Amino acid sequence: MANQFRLIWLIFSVIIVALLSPFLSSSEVSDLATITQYEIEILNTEEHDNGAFTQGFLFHQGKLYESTGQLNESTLREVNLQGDVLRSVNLSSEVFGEGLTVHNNTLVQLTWKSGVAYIWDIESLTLVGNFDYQDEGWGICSDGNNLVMSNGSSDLTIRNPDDFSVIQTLSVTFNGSPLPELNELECVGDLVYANVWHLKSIFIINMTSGNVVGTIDASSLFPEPSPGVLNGVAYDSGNNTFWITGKNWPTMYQVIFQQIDENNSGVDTGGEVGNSDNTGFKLPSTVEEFTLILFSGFFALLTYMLWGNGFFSLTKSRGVDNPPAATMYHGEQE
Ligand SMILES: [Ca+2]
Repeated sequence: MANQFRLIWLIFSVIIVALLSPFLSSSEVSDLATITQYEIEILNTEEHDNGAFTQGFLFHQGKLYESTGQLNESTLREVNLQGDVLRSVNLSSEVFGEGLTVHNNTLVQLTWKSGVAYIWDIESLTLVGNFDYQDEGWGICSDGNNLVMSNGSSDLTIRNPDDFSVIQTLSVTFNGSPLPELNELECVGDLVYANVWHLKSIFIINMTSGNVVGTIDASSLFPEPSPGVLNGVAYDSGNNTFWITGKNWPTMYQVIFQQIDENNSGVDTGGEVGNSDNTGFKLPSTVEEFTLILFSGFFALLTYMLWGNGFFSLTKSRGVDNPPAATMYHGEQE
């Protein structure tokens, strides 16, 4: 009997280890499978001022707002959807304009190394205040509650919109590795869309985990020859489209993102991507799978034990009672 239980325990252990080993060794591989790839479908191509060294780009109430950089050339602009510059304000000659966002009817404009963010009234484009910060300023967006800022590293800082203090620092990873040089940002629901300096892709970042959950191949938008990097991503929530341009690009594009091949991601995102609720990313629930395996193993063991005992009983029953000892072995027993 003891030997039988030892055998059962040995078989059970081997089964459990065999079932769990893929999960114990490759949890990172599970993350790899959750990045969905998108390509761009162009809806409209419009002119863009090729003198604009684009550093920040956003859509608000039917217009685009743009921050441009370079010393002596930095501006804040209001642009219509045909690319005409409706209004433009020059920044001080010694600052380098960077990311731009809108929050509570103010525009917040970063500067690269001056440690100051300008606060503009969006109606009058007049300066109404500023924030100070100890960092380089690259990109910024507002999720409606807080501001999200990049500084050229793989970290995003989530900031209080009232005093610009850092609430949280989020490390952004792509396939488990830090994703540095995050640049222009766009907050869309609980996701942040970021372009990375010198890359032709836009990365979709889950703001809870910091994981990149999608990549958008934007190489088809680059002018030939390309005057500069892609550095403008603006989301129009009204029709779920994006406006994209780059530094000194002669064009800007109204686009949507289409999933390239759902077989690559293993997840059906339902096609177009924009708002956070239709990106379709779902992390594998390894806890549930682990529980399922344990239960499977338990029931397998239970079944084996019951079957084993039954077989044992049957064997014992045959040996003792079938045929009855009284008829078979009566003589020998005596
Ligand atoms: Ca933006």
